[in-house]
Amino acid sequence: MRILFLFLLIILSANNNLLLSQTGKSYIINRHESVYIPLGKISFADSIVSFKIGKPTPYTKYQDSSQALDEPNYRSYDKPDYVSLGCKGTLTVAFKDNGFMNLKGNDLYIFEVGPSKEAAKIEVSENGEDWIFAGNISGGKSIIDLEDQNISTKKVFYYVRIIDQKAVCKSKTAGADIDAIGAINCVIRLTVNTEILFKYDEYKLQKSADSILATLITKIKKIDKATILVDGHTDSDGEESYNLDLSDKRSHSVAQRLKLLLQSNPNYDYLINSYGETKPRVSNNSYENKQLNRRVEITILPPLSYYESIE
Ligand SMILES: [Ca+2]
Ligand SMILES: [Ca+2]
Repeated sequence: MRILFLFLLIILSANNNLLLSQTGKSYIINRHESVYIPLGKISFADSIVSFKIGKPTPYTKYQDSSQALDEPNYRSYDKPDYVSLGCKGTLTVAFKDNGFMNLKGNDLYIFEVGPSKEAAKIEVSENGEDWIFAGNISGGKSIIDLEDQNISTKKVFYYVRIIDQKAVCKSKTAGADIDAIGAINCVIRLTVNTEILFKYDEYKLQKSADSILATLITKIKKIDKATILVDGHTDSDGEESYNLDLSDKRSHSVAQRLKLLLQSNPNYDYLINSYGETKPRVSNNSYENKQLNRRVEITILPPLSYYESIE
């Protein structure tokens, strides 16, 4: 009897954990503040592209650039759980299992730590080659809203560059001290050529579509609450209204299949857009370009409840 009771208790608590499990997490910044990262753990920078240490340099123990990756773990100023850039140093990081976008609200949070808040310039890039100024961090403000620089709301960025602005140069931790770089508007984008998903002119998904979608489903399942955005596009061949209708049927087919693969889990919100030929990626002037334009874009982004909460 006692064993049975214990067993029941274990089942109940396991279920409870399932209900309470939340991907979104609040990260403490200081004694008074925290920042909410709606897609949690995956939202942080994943790899170092380059680190050009500034001069004067910080003490050797504060020069480990990998300390800027993954979730923040700063404990105290003495413990090197962060990297100091050195005076005018530059740190470039890449996001591998996620990207980020200019969506509603703040988009990035730079976890700059230590007693002195040091000024730095932030730039972002889609490809690691072309850079866009995204804002400055200084004092207590480590928030970046890409909207402030009128940055496109359609592009997905995968790189951040932090350039120290020489505010504090004479210190054992010279330059900005970076513990983590988090994407508040974290996204996962999959762009699939329609030939892989559908036969010519059809909107019923082919068998081959499932293996592509399965990879994405594995990633989505790691996030317990999200918005799934499906955008359908065609090339410019044929009538505009016909293309609009085709992209509409195709994006609905994809959303339907994703829903099925996710067992109609109510924690995922779906948004479906059909653009037909109106939003080409490249101009429709060659066979190859037209192929690039025939596509379905699936974007996983923070849940609608998050956006309602910041209204
Ligand atoms: Ca990541
Ligand atoms: Ca924004």
